Amino acid sequence: MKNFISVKDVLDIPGLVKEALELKKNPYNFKKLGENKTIGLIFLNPSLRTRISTQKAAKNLGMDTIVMNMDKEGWALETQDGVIMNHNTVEHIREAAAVMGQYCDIIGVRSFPRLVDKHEDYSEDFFNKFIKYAGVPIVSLESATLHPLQSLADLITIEETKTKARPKVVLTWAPHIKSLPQAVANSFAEWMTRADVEFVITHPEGYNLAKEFTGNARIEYNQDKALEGADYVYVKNWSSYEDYGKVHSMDSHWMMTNEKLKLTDNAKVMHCLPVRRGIELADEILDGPNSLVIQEAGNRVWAAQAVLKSMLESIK
Ligand code: AN0
Ligand code: CP
Repeated sequence: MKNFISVKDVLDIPGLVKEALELKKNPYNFKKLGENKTIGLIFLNPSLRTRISTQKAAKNLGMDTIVMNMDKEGWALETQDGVIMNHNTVEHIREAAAVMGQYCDIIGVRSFPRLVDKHEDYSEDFFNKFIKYAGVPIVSLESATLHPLQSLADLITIEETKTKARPKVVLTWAPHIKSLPQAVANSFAEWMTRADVEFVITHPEGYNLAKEFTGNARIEYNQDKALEGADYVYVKNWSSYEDYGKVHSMDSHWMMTNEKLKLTDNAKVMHCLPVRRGIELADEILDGPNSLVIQEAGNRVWAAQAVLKSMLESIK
């Protein structure tokens, strides 16, 4: 695997999930693979899970990690070409990415959308430029539109807990007080539409995700109807894609509760975290027996390790 930006970079999805589950059983079998190799993790936004799980995955493979909090510790980056840099930006992405590429064998990048201009965010300009100028393989730590390491961990979690061959998986929108990216939901849809599951997306009207990611997934605006017989409920807020970046609804009826769980087939509940308790998800679910959120976060290590292993094998 050269870059890991989207599910489309994965040739064999079940194979990658299987690899991750094998690494979970035997984490240190490939300690030599990453010897004398360095991964740089560049954050333009905060992170707990992605930051630590990716470092741990790299360590299990024998790699060294450099973490750069670009938003706080780096020079302000310019991404536009041909501009005269007489304002606030100090360094162009052309140099910054190329220089990082001199120090690292693989680079992980987290860069959220601004949620102001749909075209700007969905063109993934920052990521594409980083890939172009770094000259080394790039792994997404969440881009403007996708979060593939999260979705792989989600699929691993479903795979290791499922009790039916083809479980029903419902992605449900949840309320939030802030305008959040569509990345986690887009990415989950992109992976679930390729997995052996019955996939349904439910959200209030006005929250349709981009068709390029949802494909032919069933969209059901009635949450109760969508939840009927569900085996997994994946809870996530996102801001409007149609009325780009806007928050239309704070409707607390969309929060997942034990009452709503009664509509499901005793569904397991997932969330990428961080989660707002009492807004997106009720405490009773997060603290109850149906929550998979901690196991899911734990699986971020094995997702990252399977991806880094595959990338190391292709640069050897
Ligand atoms: C981010 C998001 O929704 O994309 C990161 C999730 C992994 N969440 C928040 O900003 C709260
Ligand atoms: N789920 C996830 O990516 O969490 P962080 O933002 O803390 O990395």
